[in-house]
Amino acid sequence: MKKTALLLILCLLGVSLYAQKHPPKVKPADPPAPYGPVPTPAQVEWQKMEMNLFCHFGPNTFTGLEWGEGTETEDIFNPTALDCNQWISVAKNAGFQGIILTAKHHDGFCLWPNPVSTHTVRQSVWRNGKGDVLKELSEACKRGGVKFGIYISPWDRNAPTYGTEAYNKVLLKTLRSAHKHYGPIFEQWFDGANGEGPNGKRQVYDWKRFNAQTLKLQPNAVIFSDVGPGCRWVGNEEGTCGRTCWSRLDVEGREPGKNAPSQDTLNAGNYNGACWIPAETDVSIRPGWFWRDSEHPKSVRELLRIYYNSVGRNSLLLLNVPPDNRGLIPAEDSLRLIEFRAALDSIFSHDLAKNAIRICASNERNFDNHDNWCWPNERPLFPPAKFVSFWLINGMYDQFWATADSVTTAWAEFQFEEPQTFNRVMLQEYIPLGQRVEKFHVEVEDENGNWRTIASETTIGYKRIVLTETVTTKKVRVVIDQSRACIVLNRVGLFMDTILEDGKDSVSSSCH
Ligand code: FUL
Repeated sequence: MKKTALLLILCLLGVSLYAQKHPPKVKPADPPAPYGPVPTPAQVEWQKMEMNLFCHFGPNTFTGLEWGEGTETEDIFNPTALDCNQWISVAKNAGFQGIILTAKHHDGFCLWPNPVSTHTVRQSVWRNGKGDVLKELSEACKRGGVKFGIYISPWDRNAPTYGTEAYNKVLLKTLRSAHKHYGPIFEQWFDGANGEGPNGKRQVYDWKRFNAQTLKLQPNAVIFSDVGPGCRWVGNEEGTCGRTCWSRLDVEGREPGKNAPSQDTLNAGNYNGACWIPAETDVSIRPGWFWRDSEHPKSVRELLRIYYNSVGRNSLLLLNVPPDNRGLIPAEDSLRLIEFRAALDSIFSHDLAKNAIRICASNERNFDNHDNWCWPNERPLFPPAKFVSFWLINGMYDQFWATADSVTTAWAEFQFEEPQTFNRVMLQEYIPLGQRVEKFHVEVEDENGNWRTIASETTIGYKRIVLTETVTTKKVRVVIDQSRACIVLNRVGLFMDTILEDGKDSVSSSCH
């Protein structure tokens, strides 16, 4: 009798140990179906770049104008020490992955010998008309492993045909000449400015053909404009994406410029937008887009704020750092960028979420009778399972946590042995399957076991960084309150920012 009881106790103990060590039964599960419009592979790669450099350079660098008249003599363009390798080393040291150059701004001056223009480097004294900035920069990009993009202004204050149908052909040839000789081009940038031509008329642009030809010659180019098709303007030049930011946009009947969606719409996207057109936040490190001796770069704190308001809000940051009249990025700007990089590294190279000893979730798509199972944060993961919350802190980009198809409200919890102190929470949705989350909050547990909400937000998208007060806790929960389809997240990170240590997610007038 005694023996039987002992056996029973041992069995029960064994079962309970087994239950703790072994997760609920794994059932084979397919990955979630894509939801809504999804990005192209080129758009996913583009979004992963996160920060690119913008270079405004041309006659305005020498005249101090923001919008050149188009009547400037070509000889005005005469940089004394142009060195595109220096631009690339600045970009790389600061962690920028791509660079976009104003190959032609509104004044029409071309930084390469464009055969259909007489207002180019070829007509200037610079290097006796033999210079070619596009060639130098595209080659420096290849050497340095930095991606190359170009800004070609459709508005042209120099082209004699501007304002007539003939100009569309000139622009097509201009684009062809740049796209054929200086690729690969990762992004083609079309601004929306459209002033009057010499005949007093505004140009009616043939956007369909501009885009089609661009994609024919550069199939992986992401085309920027107010309405994409690759990515969209964020609606302001202050560096602020909407606090709610959908990567979806309705563009039916819309065009860049006057006929673009409202700036508020560009800032937040369209909830039910039919196309995947993510936001790009373009902003200058200096007050103007072009270099001027009298102007100076923004502080590290301002740059950090811009980073949180762009990259941290589901947008790519395109930071303009204009070369000076020597053709070099000034020392004060390059130093500022290195300080900015150091600040980002000091914050984001220590992901405290990785210190978790357990990761739990209220639902994981491939488990029956889930019952809030926790994964020990150890390697290797047993059994090798897909779609589990473990990947939120240990995964590669393509490994993610996903809930069952019917589950659109769920939480993931991170438990620590030692209290962790942080004030930034990073979340990422796995965007190849669409953008889903529309409401979430973050909770922490205090010493008395009470849960407290430290942030409530709306969208996540590719990346969301939530600014919170500084908290110290042993348990953190990310609660997805509302998702438009099952939840698919591939990352949760916790970070401490001691540089911009305020808990407020800054709100601009155009935010939602
Ligand atoms: C605008 C232009 O008018 C500005 O000069 C600048 O190039 C900015 C990035 O885009 O549309």
